[in-house]
Amino acid sequence: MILKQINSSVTLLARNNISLATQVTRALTKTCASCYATMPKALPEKAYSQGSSCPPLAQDTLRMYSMRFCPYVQRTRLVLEHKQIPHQIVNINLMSKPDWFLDIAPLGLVPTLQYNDRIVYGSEVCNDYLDAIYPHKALNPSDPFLFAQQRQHRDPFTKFELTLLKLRRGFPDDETKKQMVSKLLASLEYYENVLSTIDKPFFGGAEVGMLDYHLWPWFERLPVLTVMLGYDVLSDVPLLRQWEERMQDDNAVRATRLPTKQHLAYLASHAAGKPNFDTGLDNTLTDVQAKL
Ligand SMILES: N[C@@H](CCC(=O)N[C@@H](CS)C(=O)NCC(=O)O)C(=O)O
Repeated sequence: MILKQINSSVTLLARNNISLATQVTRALTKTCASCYATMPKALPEKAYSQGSSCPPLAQDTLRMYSMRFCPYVQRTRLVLEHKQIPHQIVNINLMSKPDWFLDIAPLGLVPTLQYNDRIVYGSEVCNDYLDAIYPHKALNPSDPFLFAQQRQHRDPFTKFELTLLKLRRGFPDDETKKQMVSKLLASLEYYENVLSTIDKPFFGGAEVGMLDYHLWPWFERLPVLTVMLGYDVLSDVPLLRQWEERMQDDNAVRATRLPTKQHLAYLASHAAGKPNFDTGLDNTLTDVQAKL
């Protein structure tokens, strides 16, 4: 069985003209993943802070350093869930990062992936890396031109992300709300046009692809936006609205979803200057909600 998997991976990669060493490494990595009898031991969900000890990492265990409310982390969680890649999550208190995390993660950012002595960080790099070494249920197109095209569509979304991140400062005043809505709509128009041009249910085509997962975490947070801006930005982009509804049924989306009230409570703690990375894990959710 294992030999069959190595053979099929090597044949697939040989077709893509990749060096023999890389082919073997990738084939072995994929095979290691399928060797796991069970998922690695789950760790406590609470965020690890300064002064904590790093939970021991077993050999050949894929670990992701994470923060439960980080949309970039969610991008990578979507890929891990989509491909059912066994992994372990270690949540980090980003306001009080443990020294051992800073030793592992070169920029001190999440998501960071660790597999034995291999470290990879940044949502896009992590996701493209995972898609390459776990080729089943591929998310990126194998055609280099289509891949380049899909990657180009990632960039314009940065403006949307940056505008949304401003909400971490709390409820905006009316003038700021107006400016935010017009910036957000300009970004969404871009993706409305892409959907109308490709005329397919997903950005990936007939099935969900990497661009769909790249965008999704911000769409999960749109109900928060609607509450804070008093405006439903999807009302102006009907194709995106339909796409958003289809995405709700995706298994990886369901597996990584957090309730809107938790997103709101986390944002409220952020705006109050004390981000609570454990929001929803203990009674802090009700405490913060009371202040909303
Ligand atoms: N461009 C990075 C951004 C990752 C990022 O900004 N993560 C935030 C959490 S949402 C972080 O780690 N912040 C810690 C810090 O800035 O010190 C990606 O795509 O992964």
